[in-house]
Amino acid sequence: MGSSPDERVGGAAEARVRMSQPLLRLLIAAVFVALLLSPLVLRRLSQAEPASPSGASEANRAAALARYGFTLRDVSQAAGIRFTHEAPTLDARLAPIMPVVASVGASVSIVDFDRDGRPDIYVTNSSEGGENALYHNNGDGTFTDVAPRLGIADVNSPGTGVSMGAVWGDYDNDGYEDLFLYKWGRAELFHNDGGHGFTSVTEQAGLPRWMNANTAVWLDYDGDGLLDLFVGCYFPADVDLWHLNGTRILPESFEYAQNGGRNYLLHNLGNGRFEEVGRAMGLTSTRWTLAAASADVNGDGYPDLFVANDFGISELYLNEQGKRFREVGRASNVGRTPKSGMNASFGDALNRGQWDLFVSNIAEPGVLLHGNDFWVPGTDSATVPQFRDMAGPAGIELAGWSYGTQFGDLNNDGWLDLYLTDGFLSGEKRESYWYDYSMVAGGNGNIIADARNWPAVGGRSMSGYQRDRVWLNDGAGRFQDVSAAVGVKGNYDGRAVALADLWNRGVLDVVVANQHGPLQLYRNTVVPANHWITFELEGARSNRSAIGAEVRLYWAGMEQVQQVTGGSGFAAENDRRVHFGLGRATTVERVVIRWPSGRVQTITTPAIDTFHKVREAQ
Ligand SMILES: [Ca+2]
Ligand SMILES: [Ca+2]
Ligand SMILES: [Ca+2]
Ligand SMILES: [Ca+2]
Repeated sequence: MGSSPDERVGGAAEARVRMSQPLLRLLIAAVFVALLLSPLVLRRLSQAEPASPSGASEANRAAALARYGFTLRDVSQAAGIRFTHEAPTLDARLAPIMPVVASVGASVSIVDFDRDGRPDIYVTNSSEGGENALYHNNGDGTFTDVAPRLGIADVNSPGTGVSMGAVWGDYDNDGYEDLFLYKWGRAELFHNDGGHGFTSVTEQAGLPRWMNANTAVWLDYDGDGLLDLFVGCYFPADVDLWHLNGTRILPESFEYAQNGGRNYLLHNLGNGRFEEVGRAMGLTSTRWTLAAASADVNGDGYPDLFVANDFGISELYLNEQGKRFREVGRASNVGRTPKSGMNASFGDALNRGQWDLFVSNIAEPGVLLHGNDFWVPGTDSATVPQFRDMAGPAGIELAGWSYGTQFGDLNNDGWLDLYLTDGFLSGEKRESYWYDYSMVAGGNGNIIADARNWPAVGGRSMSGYQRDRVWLNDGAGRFQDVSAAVGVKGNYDGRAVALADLWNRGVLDVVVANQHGPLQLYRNTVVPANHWITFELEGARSNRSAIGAEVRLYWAGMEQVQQVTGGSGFAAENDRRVHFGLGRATTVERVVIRWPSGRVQTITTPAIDTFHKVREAQ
């Protein structure tokens, strides 16, 4: 085994592709017989990861600050945030495997909904009748849930489905961020009425009546200054998970399933209405989509789209001048190996001025190694960008059952770090569902797709009790997990993470949404020696949210590109403002903003350690 973990996983996946089904089943059976005979492996299966220290002592904290440049402190309680996500309860016929099917819905989105200059936090609940929360940032360290008063709490009433996530974007360019709430059920669009309340405009907008959606991204794909909306779905739209017609609702394969929900592209017509153009624009696949993200990967000025799918290959859609999307997953390499994609985030992690891409997957030692993907594009100017998976060499390939992940410079040293949530199902610590799950995986499509064939989960765990990873970028292409040292606590089943400068201090704080678990708010402390600069963009000719704007910073002989996004990672949206760490550098040479309209604006020697509000010229 002299190969790197990267090559090992890739090789195994390639081999699986070539294998015939009977041989595959035989091999899986053999692997599990071997597992059963191995007390060592069994012990490993049944043991959860060791718990992280209940709280680093102040001495340890000071040491971590000196060594890594930052520490995180869970301040949820002090901030007045007491939110526990409730998982969905679906049709009774799914009861035996409910914990596995109803395993998503915890999400977190950052928005300054009232334009008071302080980022607020919106989180979803996923039980019928459960309430979502909008935590207004009081600016003094505390937050107040204003969702009930403003009309966006009671959004999970029986018969309408339950929340899976939310993205904010100013679809009518009135200066206030509006809310698109996606559900397993009836998605809702809420107009933000000047920060004082919300009005459902779902009917007028003409949204599809029922989607089993797990991701949405605002983007202006045709560059007309009006934000459009991509929505990615998991189950097909004709499945009502509370009133099933039958139990054949699950993926037909663990590797090549194409019986999932279709995806949507909702074109903003500018009169409050949206037109569904997905199929006409080339979005025709029916894989099991869990996450999506947008960036202009080929630099032609039009935002492209990456779609991460569970039970299959990922997709990359190049936007051909707003007229059509061309799928180039295979040609670009990101859509070659079937895995279980559950996150999509873009970031310039290597300071090359290009978009790298992080996709989470599943790794369970001894059972399944769908390693994470860290896709890095080549430097040549091929018409289709050529990505290479560098997760192995970067040390970020294996992180358990990985979910939402974000890029952000957590210690302001000038290099983007990664915060990754993980853990699938934390039940009985010594009982694992993995063996039964894998036996189902070895069956044929008819067996897999029918929920009746899945053994009951009972109270068992499956890749449970895993600690979030905080991967610090060393600036030389490798990442180090410092999560325990910097103060990350708890082994919850993490789903979504969002980064935001919650107290306008020039540092990125962290908010984590856990499935069937508490919302965690980490306040970041960064060494003052590291400098920063932040840009808050407002479009004029472009969409007012400036979603899709690229901000390219040149300093200390380096270049880093960031962008304003309308959704990133699994079920999450970060602070709309663009934050750069600068390390010890005390000057920035210039910043080049490419607005979605195509206009390019250069600001030379902008002041550091401050926020810059930049409005696009008319
Ligand atoms: Ca606010
Ligand atoms: Ca608006
Ligand atoms: Ca548009
Ligand atoms: Ca960093």
